[in-house]
Amino acid sequence: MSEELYMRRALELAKLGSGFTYPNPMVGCVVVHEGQIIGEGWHKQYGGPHAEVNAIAAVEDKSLLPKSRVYVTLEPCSHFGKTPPCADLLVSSGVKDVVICNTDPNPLVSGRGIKKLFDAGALVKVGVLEEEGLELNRRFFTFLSHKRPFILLKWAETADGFIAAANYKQEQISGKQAQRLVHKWRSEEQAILIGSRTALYDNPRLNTRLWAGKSPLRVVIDKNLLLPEHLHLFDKTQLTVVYNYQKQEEQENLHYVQLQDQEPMLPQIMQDLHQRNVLSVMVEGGTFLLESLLQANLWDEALVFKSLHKTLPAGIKAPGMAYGQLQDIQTLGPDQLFRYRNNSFTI
Ligand code: AOF
Ligand code: ZN
Repeated sequence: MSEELYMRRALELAKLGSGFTYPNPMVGCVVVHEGQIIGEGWHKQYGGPHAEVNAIAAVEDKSLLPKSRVYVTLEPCSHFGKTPPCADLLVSSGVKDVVICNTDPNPLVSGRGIKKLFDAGALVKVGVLEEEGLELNRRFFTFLSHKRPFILLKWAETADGFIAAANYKQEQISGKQAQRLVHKWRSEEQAILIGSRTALYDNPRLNTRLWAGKSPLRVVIDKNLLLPEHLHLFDKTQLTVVYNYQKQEEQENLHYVQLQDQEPMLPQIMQDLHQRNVLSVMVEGGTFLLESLLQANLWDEALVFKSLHKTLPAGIKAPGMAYGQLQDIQTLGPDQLFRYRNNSFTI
């Protein structure tokens, strides 16, 4: 159906914003006149113009707008945020026919954008390629419906199922392609979370040096503040949040957040990340933290590299994947990437 064709194009455009729009969703927009696309746009970056603004601006002959159909992947906004309401822009541009993929669950919008269009006499159709839209913006929708970030677990294991050597010594398990892909992921997720043992033994930088993109917020759990200050995490080149039981303190690019030691830690962390407007967090180890999140059923997606050849004489067993549904397997040089979705995942 041509309706789906244009919406698919709008979703494709939306995806171009991946890694740049958070904590906003990715949104794309296509203007069609008599079967021809006369304008396209997408939300390119947080704080910048919304998709509809860019698409309308791209239409050369504005007099065609009242006879055009606008396809947009998210309900046009109705609020004055960083930009004026997109629903108003569509109305004032004379647009009378709008097709929407998903409604906007943002309490500032949720239905009000559609109502504005209706009240102005426009034809509005909602739900075209709805599933695809929910999948594309699963981070945004999860954040709003579950009041926590979308949680991705990531680890690499040897062919014989070890995640690290027995002495926790850092072992390069996966190959170059996998490493570069991880850096791409880091540029797409808003935060990276690790446990204190990983911080100490691996001393990761958690940046995106192998990929051109934004570096994420770094998050580490250090209950009793035992980590030494010379670790890369504390170099203040990117903001790092340290969850602990000892102190609350804000230094430049280094925030200590004190948690309640009577309450379970992980939900408190997710709650705090939600308050910081963090849409997604990728957990890069260690085993204990990954296992804890799996056990607490506090995860949405797992990305597991399995080496085809590399083995270890002994080591720490990789987490089991009991409640995940395998979505696909991809080969990357000497590794295979297994993607799982939590069985109980809902948006
Ligand atoms: C749209 N089109 O392209 C996007 C929308 O702070 P602001 O002004 O950028 O508003 C952000 C909110 O607007 C965001 O949370 C979501 O509800 C909506 N995003 N809406 O009509 C767009 N990116
Ligand atoms: Zn808008």
